[in-house]
Amino acid sequence: EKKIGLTETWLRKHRPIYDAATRHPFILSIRDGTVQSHSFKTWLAQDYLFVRAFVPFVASVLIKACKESDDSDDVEVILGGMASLKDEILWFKREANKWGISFSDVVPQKANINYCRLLESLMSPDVDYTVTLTAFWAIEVVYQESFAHCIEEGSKTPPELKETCERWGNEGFGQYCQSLQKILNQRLQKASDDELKKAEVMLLSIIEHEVHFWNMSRGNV
Ligand code: HMH
Repeated sequence: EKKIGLTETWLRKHRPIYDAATRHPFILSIRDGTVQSHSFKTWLAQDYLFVRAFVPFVASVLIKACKESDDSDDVEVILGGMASLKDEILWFKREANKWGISFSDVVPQKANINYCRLLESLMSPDVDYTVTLTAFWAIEVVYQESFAHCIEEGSKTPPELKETCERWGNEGFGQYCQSLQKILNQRLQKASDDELKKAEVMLLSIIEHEVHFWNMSRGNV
């Protein structure tokens, strides 16, 4: 009998709020082909700024994994995620060109600033590795589930948005999220009650920030 991980229990318990992030109106509008190009461009430009801030955050997760983990799996999985960010930033630049966006003119919106501020606070060595890893997994899995939904059978995603959805919705990224979930579940098994509580609160906080992030695409700042 296979014991289910704590992350799965959390996702069941918090299903409605998780669905609000992974089935957000912006995502549903991509999936049904009704998305407005200005919405997509807003999201793209804001996400480029987010990913730039995400790089040092992932580096901080890697440092904590190296210091605190007795399991080298953790380091390898996180290092893989870190490495793919180089290609991701290049992709954002190509995509900006395609849509006629100049990243140097993009002003970060409030939801983005708040989210980047959260990332920055998590980079402190005082924030526990387990809590940081929870945030990292949650950030990645929301994108994975959201964009995978846009390329499922029956989706009407416009061809010019397929590449974007594939970036996070592809099977490889899905595997990577599962690896993160697995190392997180292992960590959670050894965590104290206090750490577990903080990690669960962190999951909810990330989901909420993701909803606000998607909201920017419809002009709600
Ligand atoms: C806001 N969340 C946001 N942007 C991303 N690129 C990801 C998650 C996935 O890395």
